[in-house]
Amino acid sequence: MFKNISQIVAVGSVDGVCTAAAVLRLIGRPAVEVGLVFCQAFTVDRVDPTTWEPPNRQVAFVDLAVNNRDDTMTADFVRRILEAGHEIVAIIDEHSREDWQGVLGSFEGLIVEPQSQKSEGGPGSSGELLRRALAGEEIDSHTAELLGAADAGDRMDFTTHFGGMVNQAVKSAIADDTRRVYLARHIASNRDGDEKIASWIKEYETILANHDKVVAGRVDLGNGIHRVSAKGLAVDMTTLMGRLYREGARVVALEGESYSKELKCKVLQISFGTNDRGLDLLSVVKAAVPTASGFAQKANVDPADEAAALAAIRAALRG
Ligand SMILES: [Mn+2]
Repeated sequence: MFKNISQIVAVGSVDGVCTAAAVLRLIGRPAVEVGLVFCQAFTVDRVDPTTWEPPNRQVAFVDLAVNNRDDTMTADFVRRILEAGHEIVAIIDEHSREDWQGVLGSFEGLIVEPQSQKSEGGPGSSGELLRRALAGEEIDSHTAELLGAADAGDRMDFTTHFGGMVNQAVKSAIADDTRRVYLARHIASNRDGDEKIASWIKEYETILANHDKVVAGRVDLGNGIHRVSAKGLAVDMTTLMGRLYREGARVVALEGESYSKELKCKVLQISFGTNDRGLDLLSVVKAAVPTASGFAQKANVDPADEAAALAAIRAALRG
């Protein structure tokens, strides 16, 4: 069923990496003979199918949704794949069957069709979608474990063997898709990581130790505002902020470095963050500091403007 697939286009989540690895395993040929590229639904315009050699590839999408902000980007990607002489044979994606229907018109000829996780009983992940598509076929325990890890990943459960490995190995270079390619190819045929993967995981452990340092220096400014400094420390912002919110912060004021395109160097910056969806931090801060940037849940200001931004946030929280 899968043995003719020769190109995978996958999204770089734990679901995407583990499901792509399962597909590589099901293809059953040496993984290096199968093209594998990672992207996101809104970056498919950067993938160039004319570079896939040899041509006439049979393409599987994994965890790739239609770009819901601009479905013409996805339609254009499909057109470019077909014009380059390839064929789309599987869409292993749980995001929205209807969106794919809109782009493709028909699912005729697909060995796996997209589904919708929101529909009654729909699969919650690409891993689960593929598991169901394989019902009745014999799959080995390694493949089943990859699909289970993929599914757990979409429930934010990274405690599985493969899910934990992938999650930790990408964290210290989150934008580096070459790691995802390496990981997917590796876990397609190996249960344990190798030295390279271990070194990536070690980098992440350093980051987690940095989080402990940051949290240890936390200052409670009152009104639910906690101030921390990550100056000079590599951190994983999503995980660090999640921890600070869990530990009681309503707003986090984080001193850290960000790269300035104008100055071509790192500059100190104060970032205010909140997980309170009802609080539009950026408009609150902008009223006091017009140069603030960011979005509703995150506002960045120059260190010189920290006090003014803080006063505005404090007033808003007192409501
Ligand atoms: Mn998914």
